[in-house]
Amino acid sequence: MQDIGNLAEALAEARQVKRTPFAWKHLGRDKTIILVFFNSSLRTRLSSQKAALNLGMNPIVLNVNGDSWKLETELGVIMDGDKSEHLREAIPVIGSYCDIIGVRSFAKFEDRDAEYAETIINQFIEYSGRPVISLESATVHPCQAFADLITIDEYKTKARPKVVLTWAPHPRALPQAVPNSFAEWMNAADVDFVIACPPGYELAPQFAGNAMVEHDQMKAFEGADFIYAKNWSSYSEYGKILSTDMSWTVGARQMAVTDNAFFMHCLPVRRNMIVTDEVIDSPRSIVIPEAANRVVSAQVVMKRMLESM
Ligand code: AN0
Ligand code: CP
Repeated sequence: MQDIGNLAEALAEARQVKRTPFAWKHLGRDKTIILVFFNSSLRTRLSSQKAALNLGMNPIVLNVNGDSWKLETELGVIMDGDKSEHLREAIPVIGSYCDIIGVRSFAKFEDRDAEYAETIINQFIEYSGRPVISLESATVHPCQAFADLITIDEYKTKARPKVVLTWAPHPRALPQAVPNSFAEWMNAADVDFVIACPPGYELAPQFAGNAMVEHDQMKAFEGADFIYAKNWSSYSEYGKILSTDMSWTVGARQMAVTDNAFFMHCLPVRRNMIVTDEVIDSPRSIVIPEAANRVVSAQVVMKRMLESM
């Protein structure tokens, strides 16, 4: 978020990119971007490739754990297990084949300090010799949060809308990256921001900032203009599932106390866990345009990188 700078300027640039996506095709001529995925993806993979193509770049995707050797990420280990290659060699090799690198590497919930120090993406920044785009790292998903901000900016009907980030139940432990980034960006944006979650799900203080935290979901939803649902695992009891309370599933009951709020989710979403069919299928659900804006957010970031080369 610090790298994007002034948010009003970034939003103006996003509107321009959305209007004329091919106007900067010359920037990426003879430039290559390699997108490295340690984890699954639908949106990030495709929207990043599309953004690169709109800018005239050649995108190459590498699926670590699928296409390449399994990569060791820890320093100082004896590599006698199933990992054939170390990041220390793989990163500069990848860097030698491209001009920009994108990396997706989720939290594994093994070591909170190491994950919150972003040891994997920081190795890419240090050893690749290339500008690096986060495609969701251990603690943040900035291209998602930027797309979310673009979407809120498009759909808002009030100068300062009320935006609620709500926790919702999920069968598996999920990273805090999406809610961390959403909180970080909403705290910086011109919105009235509230985080609703069960006790024990408070986000790390550097991301929660001064946002109001509400443990009563119905109270948080009152008068809201945007409901942003997401599951995440506990930060304080790192990576743990502390609640599976299905009363937090976003349904018509909660949406009824909002100010006819729009429903948002970064996707992929589990229906009738995070949100009921009724809400996600309603005309107030903007999850598809939100996902479409992932091309715009990625393209603004890549465009700025190309312009500074
Ligand atoms: C991931 C997460 O919660 O971080 C990716 C979301 C963009 N979601 C899942 O693993 C289901
Ligand atoms: N929202 C998002 O990043 O989706 P993917 O995991 O499919 O890329």
